[in-house]
Amino acid sequence: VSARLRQAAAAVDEARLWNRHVEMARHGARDDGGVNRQALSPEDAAARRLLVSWATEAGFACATDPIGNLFVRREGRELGAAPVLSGSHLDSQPAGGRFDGVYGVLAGLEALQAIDEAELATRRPIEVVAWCNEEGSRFAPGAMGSAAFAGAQPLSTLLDIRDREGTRVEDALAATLAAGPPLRQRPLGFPLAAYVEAHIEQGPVLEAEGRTVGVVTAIQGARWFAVEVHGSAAHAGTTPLRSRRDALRSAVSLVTRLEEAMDDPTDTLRFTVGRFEVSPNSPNTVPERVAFSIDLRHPDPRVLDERARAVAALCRASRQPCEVEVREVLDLPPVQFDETIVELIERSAATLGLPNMRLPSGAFHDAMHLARLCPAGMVFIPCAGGVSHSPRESARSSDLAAGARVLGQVLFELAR
Ligand code: HGY
Ligand code: MN
Ligand code: MN
Repeated sequence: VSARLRQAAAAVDEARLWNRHVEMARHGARDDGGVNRQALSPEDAAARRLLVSWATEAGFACATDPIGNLFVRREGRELGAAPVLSGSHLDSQPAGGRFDGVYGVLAGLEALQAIDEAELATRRPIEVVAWCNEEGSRFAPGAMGSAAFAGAQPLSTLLDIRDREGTRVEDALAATLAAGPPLRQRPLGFPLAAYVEAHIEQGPVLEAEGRTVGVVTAIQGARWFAVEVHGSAAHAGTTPLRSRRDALRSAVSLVTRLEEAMDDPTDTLRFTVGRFEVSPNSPNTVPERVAFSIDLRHPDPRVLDERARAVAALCRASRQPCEVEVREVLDLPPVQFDETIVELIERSAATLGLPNMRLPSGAFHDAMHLARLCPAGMVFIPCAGGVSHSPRESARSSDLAAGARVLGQVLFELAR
């Protein structure tokens, strides 16, 4: 077996992997070197077409499902056997980088192609997936495609979610699928033998420690809230301050109180207000409404629950003169990955002589939903300065290839 494992790793083509990242980054390219390829946008449709063309060219079958997840499949000897699945996402943040998500899809495709070109037969089919809408920036919440696949949220609820222009997921999905080649439709969700996702770390640890491979042990929990503050529009010149119902004033004081309540001397808790929208957003009209987002994260589920309750209570107890509504949008409990998968990844990195270390993930990933369905794990590689969710995100070609080699070996081991 070890000879075949070496063949799987050796067949990974670093140049092909790097060039595919360059080509994929053209879709939604920003002039600052980043990408804006939001879920179910025309740019996302173009990225999907590109993935299907590479997969088809390599002789793999493609399929989609009712939430628009995109699957690439290589058959195994045992047709009915539950596949081993790898993958990540093609959608990006509005000002994202060219590796977040894309790396996991392209490393999965590279691993699949390497196993195929090394002519390694496997008992199980191996599939690579591009999950629909992992980022959740246009259509909240994130990890939507994997949530539907895992049954974590009903499909109908997700299809009804609207973006800020009022477009529904279902309609954007129909337009996206219509923009691509006809794909076989498969039901939502199917049995899996295992799931392994490759991703850039999006944090500084691997680079600081000089390690090439991160063996991910866990992912911290994440909670999202949508807060709306309702006041009354009024004339900025004629309305005395004491009679205003100024939504911005109330929202700013609420965010300040939230930040005070979320204080954590150990700096473990993550609290972020990333979106803050004022309407009517005019210099001489007292703001009528403010909508803002809350992203809360912590590795300990008890602490996360307690802080989440405090957020909701603070929003509801907010003092007059404005009304405040708070809605929970995402609840991803922390997950621990399966020890057998963790050891498999660690052993593969060691066999390939790649400096590696175990570490938890601060970012959430589709793997959180998959970990509830089957043994799951993740392979991290470093990114420069740990920067991500930024056009400055970057990673080294040799690291991309190293991660793909580990992934190829692990997928082969799990499928053979
Ligand atoms: O937000 C996250 O953690 C992921 O990178 N989308
Ligand atoms: Mn990601
Ligand atoms: Mn991301």
